[in-house]
Amino acid sequence: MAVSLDQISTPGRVAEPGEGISVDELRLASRNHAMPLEAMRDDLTPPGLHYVLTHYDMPAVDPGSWRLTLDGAVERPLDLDLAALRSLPSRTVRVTLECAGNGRTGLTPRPVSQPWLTGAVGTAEWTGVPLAGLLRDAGPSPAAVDVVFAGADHGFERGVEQDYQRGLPLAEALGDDVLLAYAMNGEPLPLQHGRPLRLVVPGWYGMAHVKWLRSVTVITHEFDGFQNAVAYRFRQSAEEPGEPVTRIEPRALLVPPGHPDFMTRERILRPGPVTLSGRAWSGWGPVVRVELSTDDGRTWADTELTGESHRWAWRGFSAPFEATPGRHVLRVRAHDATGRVQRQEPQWNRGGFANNADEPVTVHVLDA
Ligand SMILES: Nc1nc2c(c(=O)[nH]1)N[C@H]1C(S)=C(S)[C@@H](COP(=O)(O)O)O[C@H]1N2
Ligand SMILES: [Mo]
Repeated sequence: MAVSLDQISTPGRVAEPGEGISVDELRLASRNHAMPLEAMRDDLTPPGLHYVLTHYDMPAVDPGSWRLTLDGAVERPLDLDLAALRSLPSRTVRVTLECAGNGRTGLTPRPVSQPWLTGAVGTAEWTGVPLAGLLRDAGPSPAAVDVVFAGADHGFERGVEQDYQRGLPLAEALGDDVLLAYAMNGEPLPLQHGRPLRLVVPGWYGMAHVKWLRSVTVITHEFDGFQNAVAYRFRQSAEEPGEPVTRIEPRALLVPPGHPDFMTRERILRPGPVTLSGRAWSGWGPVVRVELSTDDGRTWADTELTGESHRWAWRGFSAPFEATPGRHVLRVRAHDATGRVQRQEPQWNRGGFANNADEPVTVHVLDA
């Protein structure tokens, strides 16, 4: 019997009221893992603790025969192997990467997809060749609009067969810190993060950072491929075109204080003074302020920003907390230099994107 694609394609949908996480969602969640929040103690997230998201399978790659092409609406197309890329001037940029679906399970109704809580984030130092120089060498046509990045991975999504591809406006692609990266934290890229080459677009949600990058194509119209035109758009209903998902909304997260209960992961502390700490980031501008509430959002006080400020990476913050016996609900809230403030309540959209609502952390302080 012939099999047609629409028989095996699953449309995007939202969960029914009370519908639990399905085995399909669990399968995705166990392939695509989050960063354990205690990893935010460190400035950089090692691969292995950094979150991972891959739509299809990781492709088989041979760095020795890998080639990158840069063509389309350019005067001088380029075709480079890894050695040629490595011989070009490089740049290292510290970047906080966050999946656009981070926070998805905090939405009601729940969009059925990779069921992230809040850990789909990580910070690494990416080393590679600035894309702008290569684009200028190739000479984009004056009519150029978008640059399309294609990965070597292949799959089917809602009935559409595709290589993972994303378009980026040319002006964004020419940004100084946009990299064709071959190293992560000083080591060659691990397979799960795009070995041997990936795009890094600092400040943008994860979907823009195409892994296993094989081709860069300059086009003279807006890219209408699946990941730009169908997925990654803010929509209230399935019918509307929606706005594209772009930069990372501000978010702060606490390093979980005290010790966890195994099953609920609620936090248990002994009474006395504690230093709370965490990380905050925004893809729109540097974080300028992080507030803490220890009474479930009724009152707020500023925390102290710690460490250095890096343009595209999370910023540390800390605040003293006098742990008194009883149950307390902690919340944190980030502000960036553009005036954007982290939301307290989720803003729903069908894809479950950019839900930066703050995540209450319940702590139980023992009597002694
Ligand atoms: N080729 C390719 N690139 C990809 C993806 C993918 O499935 N295939 N997933 C994207 C998404 S949605 C995210 S959030 C980031 C995750 O990057 P990481 O796995 O290195 O953390 O990769 C992006 N780049
Ligand atoms: Mo993502």
